[in-house]
Amino acid sequence: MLSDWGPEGATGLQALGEAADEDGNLPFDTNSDGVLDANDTSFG
Ligand SMILES: [Ca+2]
Repeated sequence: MLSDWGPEGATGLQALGEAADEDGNLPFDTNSDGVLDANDTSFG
């Protein structure tokens, strides 16, 4: 469904960077320092 990937999809991907789970943890903050950056393996 490539047609599903428009501006809304891009916004959703950006939102992942700020998304926190019900415990307030950032699921992509792999080193748990509260910031998503290159130090996190998923973004390195
Ligand atoms: Ca981090």
